Order: sequence, then C-alpha cells, then structure tokens
Amino acid sequence: MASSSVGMVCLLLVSWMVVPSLAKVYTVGDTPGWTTGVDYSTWTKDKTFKVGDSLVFNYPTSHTVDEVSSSDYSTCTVGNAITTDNSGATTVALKTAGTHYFICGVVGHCANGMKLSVKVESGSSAAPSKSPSSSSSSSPASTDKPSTSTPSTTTTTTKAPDSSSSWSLSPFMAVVTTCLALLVLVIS
Ligand SMILES: [Cu+2]
Repeated sequence: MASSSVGMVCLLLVSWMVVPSLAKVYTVGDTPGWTTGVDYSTWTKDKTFKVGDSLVFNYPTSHTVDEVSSSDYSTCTVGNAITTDNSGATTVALKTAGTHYFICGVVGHCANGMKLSVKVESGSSAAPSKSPSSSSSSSPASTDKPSTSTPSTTTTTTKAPDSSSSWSLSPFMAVVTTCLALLVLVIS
C-alpha cells in the first residue's frame, strides 16, 4: 500500500513536469459528458483553461453544442448561436483568451444544466517559440582538422558546452531517481 502511494506521487510529479508544456484536451463533464443534470460550474471549478487547449463534447445527437454570447448564456436564449454543432462529438479549440459560453440549443436543456462557461487564459507556455529565428548563415568555421584518426589526447575540451537539451532533462531525472530511491526504501 505504501509503495503504491509513493508510486502514485511519483507519477504525479513526473506528469507535472512533462505535461505543462502541452496543450490540454478536456472532456466536458468527464464521464457523463454533455448532458442534462450535470453542474458544469463544478466541473470547471478546479481547471485552468489556456489558449491552445480544447474542449471535447460527447453527447447523443439529441443535443447540440452552441457557442453563445454572455447574455444568451445567462438567459438560456437559443437561436442566436455563434457556432453550433450536433455531430455528437464536438471538439472546440480555445483559440482566444476570455470567457467562452456554451449551451445546448434544445429548448429547456440549458435551463436543465446544459450551460458551460470557461475562462480561457492567455500565456500558454508552449506559445512563445514563434519568432522566426534568423539563423545566421555564418556557421562557425569548422577548421577541417584531418587528424581525427589520431588517438585523442584530451581533445574534448574544445567542445562547446551545448547543454541546453540535457539541462531540461536533469530535473526530470532527479525526480525519477528520487522516486526510485523512495520506492526501494519503502519496499525493503
Ligand atoms: Cu440538450
């Protein structure tokens, strides 16, 4: 029991370290999906939505997914939808920051709980890699040393410390190592 809980904590730690850079996909309502009788304000309570994330609505085609204005959301007014879909599986990409409002377009369903508002924050950590890096064509003049076949006598000092890729991995490895050590301690 103790070892499994340590394992769970380790999994959480590792997933926290790996996941944040990725866009998230949220299944609206989780298991019940998009239906009447679910309190979607409770469902959104512990979630943070960011630009780039998406919502997946799963529902029988007796429902619809309508994106609506704030006022239509508040009053459960159908018929003015910004977008609507009744395919049964609707994926909505959250492309802009701000609050997005969704209701079911079937009369009465919004009042029965089929209303969802999500506050979308900007600033996804995966976004700011968009600047076209003008790669300077002046590559470091590789002095073509033809003496590579000679037994290397500490020639590795000329290697530039290109540790940018391995640096991001080291805290991850630290967590994994710590977790393994903890597991060994608990099991033994
Ligand atoms: Cu409905």
